[in-house]
Amino acid sequence: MSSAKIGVSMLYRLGDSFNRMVKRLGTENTRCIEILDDGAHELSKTRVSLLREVAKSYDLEFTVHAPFADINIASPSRTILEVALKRLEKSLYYAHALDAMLWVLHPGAKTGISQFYPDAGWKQNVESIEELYAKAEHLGVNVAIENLPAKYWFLMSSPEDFCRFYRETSLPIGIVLDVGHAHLESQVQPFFDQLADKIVHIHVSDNHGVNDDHLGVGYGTVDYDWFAKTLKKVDYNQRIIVESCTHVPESLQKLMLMLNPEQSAFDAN
Ligand SMILES: [Mn+2]
Repeated sequence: MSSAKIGVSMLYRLGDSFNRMVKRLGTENTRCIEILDDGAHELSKTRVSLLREVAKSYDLEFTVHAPFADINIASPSRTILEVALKRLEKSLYYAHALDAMLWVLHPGAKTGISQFYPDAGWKQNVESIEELYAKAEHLGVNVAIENLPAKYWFLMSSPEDFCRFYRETSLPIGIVLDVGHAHLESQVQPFFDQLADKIVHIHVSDNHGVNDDHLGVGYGTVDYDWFAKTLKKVDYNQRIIVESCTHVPESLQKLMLMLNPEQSAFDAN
């Protein structure tokens, strides 16, 4: 039996209004909820108070996904970077106010002019993470960085990128392993082989190895049997968040059965 906690990201409800999403939080079949601080669900003081009340009623615990629309922490433009970091700091503050267990951060990405400034983007990515980490530490918020596909120009995609990051900084920052993203580059197994001890949070969804489709678990080509076996092998005991946009309750149920076959979905909470 695995002691990992299985939760769900509100990504799939991003098309709903914030209030509608909040009203349904008690019906997600898990106590473990990831709030996406972006789009229609962008956090505010009032929204944080509302979420805190709902968390009390349903005994929920939150993780917060940092905003990522139009945000690039490796931006070559000082002006744009400052705005992005300000927005991220606001999100960190709300994660703190929500007593969130973790704040999930996307790494920076290359831009259309990166080829002229080799390594400047990587350097800025590391500096921005260091800056945000210091702010998070001050607030007492845990931060971890998610692997994002290189095909979408992101700078931290493979275990090698994360190893380089760890060589260049001394930050004790963990990895959010996004299984769908890693699958696009056949990196799921390499992440577990090389960095299992750094993985502090997991996003799951499925795809066919081509596009980041965020399909339900079992609807693409990710080998979830191997995944479940590996989690048991490495004794993973932290959160696994379903980040599918379709078949969400079914994905949650499948994972619960894979990891705790002798328990019912509700007991597994
Ligand atoms: Mn993800």
